[in-house]
Amino acid sequence: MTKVYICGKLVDKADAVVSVFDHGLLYGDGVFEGIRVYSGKVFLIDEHVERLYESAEAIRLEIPMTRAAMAQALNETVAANGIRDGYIRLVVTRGAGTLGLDPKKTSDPQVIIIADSIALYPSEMYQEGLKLITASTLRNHPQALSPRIKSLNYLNNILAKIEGADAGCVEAVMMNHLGHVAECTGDNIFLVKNGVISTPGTDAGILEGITRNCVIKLAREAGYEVREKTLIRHDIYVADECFLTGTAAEVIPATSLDGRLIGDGKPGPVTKNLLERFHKFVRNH
Ligand code: PXG
Repeated sequence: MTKVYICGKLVDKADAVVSVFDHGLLYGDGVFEGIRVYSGKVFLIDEHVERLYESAEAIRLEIPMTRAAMAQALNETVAANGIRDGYIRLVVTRGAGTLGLDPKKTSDPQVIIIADSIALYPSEMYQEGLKLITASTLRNHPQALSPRIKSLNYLNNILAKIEGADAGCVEAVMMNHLGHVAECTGDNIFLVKNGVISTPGTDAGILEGITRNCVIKLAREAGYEVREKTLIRHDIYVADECFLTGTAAEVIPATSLDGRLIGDGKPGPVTKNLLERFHKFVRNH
């Protein structure tokens, strides 16, 4: 029986429940993380815990435990479920309150940790590359709700994901309010042109992906030039290669956008090299 961590305890899945008055449910008032477990070890645990606390700080939510206690709770939940290779969903809600927005009227933020198996993209997608479309739904305006906050409000991304699905695509490219490329619905985006790698900077209004940062570091160590810069759709159309990064996807090639082939329409050498380097990093972490 799956054990879920909630309110400081590991309980059976069926007993892991939150109040219908929880503001996480009523208003999407909360933050979360999605984390991989490889060979029984929580991948980049410090980076994920840090991003969770930063997201919480940004929405003025105080997490009722220390970072060290959070890391311990993550490890305990993984161990209790015997997970070797899997996925963790870590959620912190504002807690139960009244039927009004005021977070001061809530109590008991809920810390929930679910450790389970992970649904991966099929292996053909790594061999052939993903087809992408441009979503008409924009990423959040950074001056409204910063996309750097991994909040429980994912509606724009969900709407963009539906647009993708309607077009037969598992991912969709989202633009920011300036019409620049931001990211995909649950993955960051990279381009390769003449051997140089580029990706939108955090000022483009993106989630600063932990896989993104890891891949930038690995690419630089491998001798590639990596630029964080403004990208427009034209840059994708004329790129030699395009790939996405994310906790679930790791590094996955994208080979067309809006029905137009990117490069020669096949996963390119830089993408393949970085996926190999990422796997090697995972094995050694
Ligand atoms: N951008 C967005 C908007 C994301 O939500 C990423 C990029 C990649 O970040 P990481 O840190 O994973 O490299 C994400 C995160 C899921 C799920 O299916 C995954 C994400 C978001 C929401 C749900 O479990 N990816």
